Amino acid sequence: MSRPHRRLLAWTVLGTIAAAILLSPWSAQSFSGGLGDADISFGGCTCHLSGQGGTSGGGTITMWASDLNPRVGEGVQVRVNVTMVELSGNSLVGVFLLRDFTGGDLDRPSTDGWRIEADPNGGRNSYVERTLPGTGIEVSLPWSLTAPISPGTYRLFARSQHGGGATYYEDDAAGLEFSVFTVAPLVPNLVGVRAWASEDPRAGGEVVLYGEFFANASADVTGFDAAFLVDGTSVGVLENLTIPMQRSRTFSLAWRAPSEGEYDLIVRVDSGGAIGEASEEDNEATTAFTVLPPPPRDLPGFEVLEALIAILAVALVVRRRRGR
Ligand SMILES: [Ca+2]
Ligand SMILES: [Ca+2]
Repeated sequence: MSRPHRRLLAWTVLGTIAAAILLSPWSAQSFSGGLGDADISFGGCTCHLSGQGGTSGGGTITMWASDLNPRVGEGVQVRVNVTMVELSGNSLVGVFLLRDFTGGDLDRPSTDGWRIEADPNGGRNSYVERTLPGTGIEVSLPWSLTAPISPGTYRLFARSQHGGGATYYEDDAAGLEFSVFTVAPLVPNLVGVRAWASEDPRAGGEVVLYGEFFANASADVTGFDAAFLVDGTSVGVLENLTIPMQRSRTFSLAWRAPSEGEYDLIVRVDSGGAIGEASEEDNEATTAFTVLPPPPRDLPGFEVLEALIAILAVALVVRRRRGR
C-alpha cells in the first residue's frame, strides 16, 4: 500500500470513529475496526429490546438454547444466529451475550452466575466478533455455558452491532428466559401396588402369596423386609430385599392352606422399619382369596389294580393247595 493510500485509510478510520462518537449514544463500542473479543458489557445503551427471536432494522438475530430448564450448574448451549441485510466494508459483526440492558459490568451473564466455558471463537468472552460472508447469509454463534448454581429465573439476551461510522449502524437484540431448577434427592418411598394368591388353591395344598411394590426413589432401595400376613397372622417374612429406583418388584412366599374358606392377605413391606420413607402409610398390598375344599381322593390306578389281582391270584393258588 502506498503512503497516500495509507494516510487516506488512517483518516477514514479516524473519521469513521469520530462520526460514530458524535452520532451514536453507544458509539464508544461501535467498531469500524472492531473491538476485539472481550468479556465486556454493552455499556449502558437504553435501546429497546425487539423481543424473543426478534428482528429490528434490516437484520435478524435469533437465539436458541439447548435447554430452557437446566438444573443448577448444568451445561447449556446457547446459539445466536445473525443475518445482516447490510454490512460495512469490513463485514465485521459484533455480538454481545447479556443478562439485561442496564449496562456497565452488571449486564454481563456472569453477574447472574452463568459461566462461559467457550465462546463462538474458542475463547471465554461475552462479546465476540465475526466477519460475515455476506448480506443475507446467516452465521451461527454458539456459546457453551454453565447454568448458575442458584435456582431461579434468568434471562440471556444477544445483541448484535456492526458497521460504525456515519453511514450505517444497526442494533438488533433477542432474548431467552431460563428456569434453572435444583433437584433435591428424593426421599425414598416404597408403595404397595397389589397382592394376590395363586389360582384355585385347595385346603392342604400349597398357595403362593404375592405382593408387588414400587420404589419411588432416586437410588435403589435395599435392606428391607416384606411380611406376609394371612388373617392378621404372620406366615413368613422375606429379609434383605431390594427394589431398583423407579421400578416395581414382586415378592412371593409359599404357604400351606390349612382348610377351605375365605382368607385376607396383607403383604407389608419394610415392616421392620429399616427405611425412612416419604410415607409409611402406603406400605401394604392387600387382597382376599378363597381356598377350595381338598381335592377328591384319586381312584385306584392300574398299579393298585395289578397288585390286587396278583394278591387274589396268590390267594387262589394257596386255597387250592390247602384244599388238596
Ligand atoms: Ca411407603
Ligand atoms: Ca419405612
